[in-house]
Amino acid sequence: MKKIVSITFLLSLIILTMCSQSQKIIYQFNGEDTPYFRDWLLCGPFPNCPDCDPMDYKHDERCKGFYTDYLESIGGEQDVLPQNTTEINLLDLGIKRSWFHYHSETDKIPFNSIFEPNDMVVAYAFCQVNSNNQQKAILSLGSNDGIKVFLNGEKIHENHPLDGRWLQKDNDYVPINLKEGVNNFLFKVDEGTGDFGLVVRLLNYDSTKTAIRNNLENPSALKCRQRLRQRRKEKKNILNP
Ligand SMILES: [Ca+2]
Repeated sequence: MKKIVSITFLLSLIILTMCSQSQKIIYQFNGEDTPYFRDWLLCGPFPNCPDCDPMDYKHDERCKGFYTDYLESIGGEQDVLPQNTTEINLLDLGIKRSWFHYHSETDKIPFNSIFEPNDMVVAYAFCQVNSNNQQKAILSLGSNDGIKVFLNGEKIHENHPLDGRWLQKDNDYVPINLKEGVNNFLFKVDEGTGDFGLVVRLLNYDSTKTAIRNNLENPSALKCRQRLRQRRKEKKNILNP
């Protein structure tokens, strides 16, 4: 099993490398859990709520940027197919941005150190996944703060916590259907203040579903995980989410 996973991982890296050279970010999914995605096409920042008071900020309808499609000029959030250097020119706002390739040294993509300004803004991340079959998968992600996800022209996920949230791996499990061949993923992350970022990977559908069910049906294991999470949170409670 380890050998198969290693070969899959190696194949993913080879395909990613080849595509990076042609300015595309394409991951391979053959049904096995993938590593966290560290290569992305990114674009931003765009205004989220420039007039909001950072000291009294809630992620609600005031997050105009979260509900504004800044990609209309290049196909819109649902259908965009950006390339490295694709430009967005928002004349009415006096904002010009270009998509660019970013390789992260960490699993969590540190938007906070990539984008400037990095408070009260939104930013986009795009990648493609080549699936060897039409198949189900679990999109596993974390974001700080809110998130919208579009897959092959459809919005498949939105989570906009009123008080923001920590950037944690595997916060949201989203069941998805991948088509055979290339699948297009667009992620939109909104930010109030403090930390800002995204973390993404794909998981095997059946084994993840079984693991979730085991957690639900085994309260003692669930309590143990909750205690562990609480201890981690107490350790980290210095930063603003
Ligand atoms: Ca934040």
